[in-house]
Amino acid sequence: MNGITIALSKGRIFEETLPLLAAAGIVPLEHPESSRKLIIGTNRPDVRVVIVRASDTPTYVQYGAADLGIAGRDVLLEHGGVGLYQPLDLKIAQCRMCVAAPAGFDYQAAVRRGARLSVATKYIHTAREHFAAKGVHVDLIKLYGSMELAPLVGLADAIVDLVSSGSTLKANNLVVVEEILQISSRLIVNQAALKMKREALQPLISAFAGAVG
Ligand code: PRT
Ligand code: MG
Repeated sequence: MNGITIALSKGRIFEETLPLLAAAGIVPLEHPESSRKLIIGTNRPDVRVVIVRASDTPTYVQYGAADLGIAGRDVLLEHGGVGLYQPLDLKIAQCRMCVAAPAGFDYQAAVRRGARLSVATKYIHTAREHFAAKGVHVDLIKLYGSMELAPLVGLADAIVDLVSSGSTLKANNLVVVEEILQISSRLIVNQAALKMKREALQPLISAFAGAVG
């Protein structure tokens, strides 16, 4: 494909990317919530958007199926970033990655006495590094979503998950016991595409940079 392919996930990343695309003069012709199309054209005949699962965005860009994409730092840390150039923090889709536990569980005391904790998460890699750096002994349990349920039904003592408003934790009687990382989304670019298509990609990257401020 000679033009530019941009990989985006629907939901918050698509919504918060629209103003950045607009700053680059790009307007998608359809909305992924109302259209079932996975390839969406734009007002520019040489630019298209492909709709992917958030955790798949780095993979599409790594293999060059998309020239660029937008992915959360959480997703990039799990992916590893191989083959990706990450020129910009777009400061969108912000949240915190946290350890959370039931309100009645004394996490700090358990850590102090060296207890072995079971922790459920989608973010195995980041969680492993965090607990290893703190010297906390953990058994990690991989889940693909709804981590909040795990401590409520005895699957785990704690979870590692993303928190923005905090209302999901609150609704499930969980509290943040440790903050791991501040998360925002980054622009990712295929390294080979950046060389081969620099003339087409550079103005877009610059427009994004200008829009972030
Ligand atoms: O939804 P799906 O399973 O397809 O994939 P996904 O959850 O990875 O995608 P999506 O679109 O929900 O999130 C894309 C990116 O947005 C993530 O990779 C993060 O970088 C970023 N982001 C920002 C968030 C949140 N805020 C967030 N609050 N991603 C998820 N959440 C979830 C969180 O996991 C928890 O279940 O929202 C819930 C907590 O929200 P509050 O407001 O109740 O605290
Ligand atoms: Mg989600």
